[in-house]
Formats: sequence, structure tokens, C-alpha cells
Amino acid sequence: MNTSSLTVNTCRQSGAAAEQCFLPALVACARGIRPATSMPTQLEIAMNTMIMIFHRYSCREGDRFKLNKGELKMLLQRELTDFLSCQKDPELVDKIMQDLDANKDNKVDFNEFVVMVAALTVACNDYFVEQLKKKGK
Ligand SMILES: [Ca+2]
Repeated sequence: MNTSSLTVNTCRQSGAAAEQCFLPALVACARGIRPATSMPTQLEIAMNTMIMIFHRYSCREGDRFKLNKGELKMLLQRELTDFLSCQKDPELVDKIMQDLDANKDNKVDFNEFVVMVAALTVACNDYFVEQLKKKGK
């Protein structure tokens, strides 16, 4: 099975009505710089996953292109389980919502969501680098 069909199958299995696979669009965007026969890269698949995950939750209530607090909470609980479970602050979701909601419309759009993913990814990379340095690599 190639990575393209794997991603499409993952999209189909999710079952959410608004679920779509954005990978073809990503691949189409990249075709200007790569041969048309090339497979999506791991980074393109990761980007597709972020888009899919966001829309899986944003489409549930109200504005389907933005997360309200309930949708954000569900996304955090289901997709960042370990991150949330090690936090004891009962107001954590409210605080994350306030931090992410840059334009103060009480919703988190994709641009605001990506900031959180980027910040967590940077923190994970910092930890990864620290561990490598401890091992002297
Ligand atoms: Ca917002």
C-alpha cells in the first residue's frame, strides 16, 4: 500500500460528515516543483493530518471553519490526550482558548490552531535536542 492510498483510507475511516482528504490539494500545490508521479512526502502527509484534524472538530457546531470552546476541548482531549491529562489546572481549556484566540472572537480558526501545534512541536523538539545533548550526540 502506498502512502497516498493509506491517507485516503484514513480519511474514509474517520466517518465525520465534513471529513475530507486535503492531500490531493497539497500534492497539486507541490506539482510545480516535483514530477507529477511523485508520492506525497511525510511532511505533506503531516500537513494534511493537521488540516483534517482541525476540520473534524470545527465542523461539529456553529461556524464550521472555527473551533468553539467545546470543540477545542474535545480536540485537546482526544488528540492531545497525554498533554491534557498531565495538567491539573481545571481552567486549562479556558486559558488555552484565551491564548490562542488572537482576534478575540471567542473561536479558534485554523491560523490560531496552527500556532498551538507549532508551539507544542517546538517544545517537543527542544526536549528531543536536550536529550540528544545529554547523550553526547
Ligand atoms: Ca479567534
